[in-house]
Amino acid sequence: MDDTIAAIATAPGAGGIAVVRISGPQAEAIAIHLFRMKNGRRPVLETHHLYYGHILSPEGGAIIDEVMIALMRSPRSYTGEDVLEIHGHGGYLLPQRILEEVLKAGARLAEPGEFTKRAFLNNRMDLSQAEAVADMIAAQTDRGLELAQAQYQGRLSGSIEKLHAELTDILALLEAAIDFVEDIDDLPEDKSIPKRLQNIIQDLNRLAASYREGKIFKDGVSVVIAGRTNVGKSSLLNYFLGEQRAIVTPIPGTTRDFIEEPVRIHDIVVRLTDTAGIRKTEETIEQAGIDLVWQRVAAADAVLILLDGSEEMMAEDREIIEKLRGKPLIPVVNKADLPQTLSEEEISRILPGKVAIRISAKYGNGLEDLQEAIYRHFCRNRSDNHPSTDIITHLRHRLAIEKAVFHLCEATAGAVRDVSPELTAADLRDALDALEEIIGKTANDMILARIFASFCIGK
Ligand SMILES: Nc1nc2c(ncn2[C@@H]2O[C@H](COP(=O)(O)OP(=O)(O)OP(=O)(O)O)[C@@H](O)[C@H]2O)c(=O)[nH]1
Ligand SMILES: [Mg+2]
Repeated sequence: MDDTIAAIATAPGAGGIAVVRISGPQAEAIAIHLFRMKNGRRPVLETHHLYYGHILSPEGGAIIDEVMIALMRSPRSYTGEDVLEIHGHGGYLLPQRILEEVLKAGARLAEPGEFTKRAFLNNRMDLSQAEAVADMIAAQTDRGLELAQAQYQGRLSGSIEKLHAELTDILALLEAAIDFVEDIDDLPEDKSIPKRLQNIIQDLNRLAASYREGKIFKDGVSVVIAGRTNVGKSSLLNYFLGEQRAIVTPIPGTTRDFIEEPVRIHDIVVRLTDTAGIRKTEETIEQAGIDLVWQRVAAADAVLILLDGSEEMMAEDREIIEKLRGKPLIPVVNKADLPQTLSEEEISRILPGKVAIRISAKYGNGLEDLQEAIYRHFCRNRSDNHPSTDIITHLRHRLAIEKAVFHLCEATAGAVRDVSPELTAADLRDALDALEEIIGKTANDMILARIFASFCIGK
């Protein structure tokens, strides 16, 4: 970490301004090397002040861009190191030109997430907070953003640290018992240890269970529209999007490739996929499209099985439903604007316990009910009734919590069976290690590399 890193921190392309960010010991020297005030002088930089001037090419002195710069001296900066920000005009080339000069002046191009990684390594934030930085950037719904912000502000770290402190306390008691074995029965708290461990396990289990919902809010869900040809799959996708995204015709077999588009239902992002109509076909292209349907279905979180209400249930419908057994299914009956032939009984005979939602993808009837059904399929309650932000959104956190629970269960079983306190203490130490993984106290380089690799450059 003794080198200086640089990257364009703003999104590439046309834009009002672009920011080149530099972090490390050479940040100030780079500013003095490249930046000149309006009057042509070198700046005398005070920390956390903005200076107006130009970035000049050191060879020849040509103006590269008109900029504002700010130096934020260590430790009061994002990374904890000296940070220089150069705010120039946005665009395709200008920020790149500034970055090139910065690199020539001695910085090296930052890796994805390297600024945040340095912030973590310099104790500006813990690992769960660093992960939340990427989540805030990626968030696409209010709820996703709310969860990311809560985690960034240390909500999860706080919960974990509280449990960690309680465990450390119990461990201290045990260790005292180990040190003065003959007094063990005199320790009044000792009898309360199993109960206290139980409480911690309960809290951890609740957190681990929240991942199911947290993942949905953070990553969204994928829902595939499947059915035989001509039932209105593409019309349904178009209605959801409010545009003619997919080709709709009365000719069966219109859609070939699948089309995936994100739609927002309340506070979750649903990646909705329109697929080729499933039927027996001799045609190579159509068959390739149908093969893709089954691939998409396999990876989907749920499938909307679309039926045509104006026609009888067909053998094809039945075959498709049979092949979908075991997948989370939401039955939908389309063309409700036409006289209906397909009865509820027929649907519940083949899909016992399911109530189909009747819609008209052409005119929009019933679409709100369908949205609610999709939402309820994934989240039992609307978030207004459920304002808790004690929800985890990362698999890594869930796995660490489960590991901690495993060791705590071992410890509880040991405490009940009166095994030697040394063994129980070892289990507690393993549980503490697992909790520390979440906030990054015990994370190794490989884990860090994997986490930060998913960040964007410049963050
Ligand atoms: N009356 C009525 N017609 C509809 C409705 N939804 C779709 N259609 C018509 O049904 C025909 C097929 O619609 P598509 O959306 O192309 O059907 P699809 O399931 O995507 O068909 P393939 O891509 O061939 O599998 C078109 O003529 C649509 O206008 C509806 O709700 N009511
Ligand atoms: Mg279609």
